[in-house]
Amino acid sequence: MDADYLPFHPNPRTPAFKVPADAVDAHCHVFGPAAQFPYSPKRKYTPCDASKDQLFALRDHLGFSRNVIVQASCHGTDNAALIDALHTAGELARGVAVVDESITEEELLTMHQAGVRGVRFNFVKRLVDTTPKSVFKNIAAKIRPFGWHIVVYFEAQDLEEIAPFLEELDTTIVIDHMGRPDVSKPVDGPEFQAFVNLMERNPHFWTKVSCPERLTQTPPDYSDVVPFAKYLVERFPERVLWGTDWPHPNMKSHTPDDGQLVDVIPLIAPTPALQQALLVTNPDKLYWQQA
Ligand code: 0GY
Repeated sequence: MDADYLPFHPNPRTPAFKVPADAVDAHCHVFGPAAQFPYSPKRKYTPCDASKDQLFALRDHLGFSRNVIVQASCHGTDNAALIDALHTAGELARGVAVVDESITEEELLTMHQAGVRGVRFNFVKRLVDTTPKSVFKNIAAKIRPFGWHIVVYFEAQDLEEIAPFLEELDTTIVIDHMGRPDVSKPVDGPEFQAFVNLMERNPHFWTKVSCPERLTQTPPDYSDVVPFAKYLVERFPERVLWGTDWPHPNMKSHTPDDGQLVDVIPLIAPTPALQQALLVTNPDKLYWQQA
């Protein structure tokens, strides 16, 4: 583990908010354990191990029923820890992998059978070396027959450059963490509205209203992030997902309490109908209803 790496919270509180039956934590990771699943030699950080058993214990503690486990950059394109977790979870988890363009149809099929339903394209420069767009296009073509979607991670300042490329991809796109807005700027200001407009003109674009702990400028108070997430939940109720982001890689400001993160949900999705869509219907459609 890196010297300045903050491990995940050892004892998150029990949330006051009771999530609906069959709720999905649609953004979380497993890290290692390194002795069994070594980290990538190309990684930009070395995390604290965070095993599948710890993830599933957290799921139960928070009241969730299912997980979508997303391959993180520290494991590169070796999805072994992810696939192992999916095998253990069976119907209780689905996965998003990171692959390179040499991936074969047979390998994709094996991943599909394990529960993978998407790939992640990471554009965040502190996390990965730049991948040529031609590589992403080749991967997009290879996953199309499987009906998978593409999860994209970028920061707000890169939206303008990346948006035309995303709009060319003829596939469902899921944008991580609301496109990482600068929450010191207004919700109705030009920057966040550029993201909203991208969602508006592309009905096949979804977003995760996740990561208040990363976006806040007033940790551990997340109230500055709430208006952004609430806006998206109310405007695009059928195209939003929510996740803990456990075990919260690369946090610098504080160690988030996952119970506190769950208690943000009723603030961003104030009605039972919005909560049901965000936590059950939407992730179920994207990850469990695809054959
Ligand atoms: C996240 C956020 C981060 C890391 C990764 O793949 C990763 O390593 O996604 C981050 O550092 O912002 O979604 O887990």
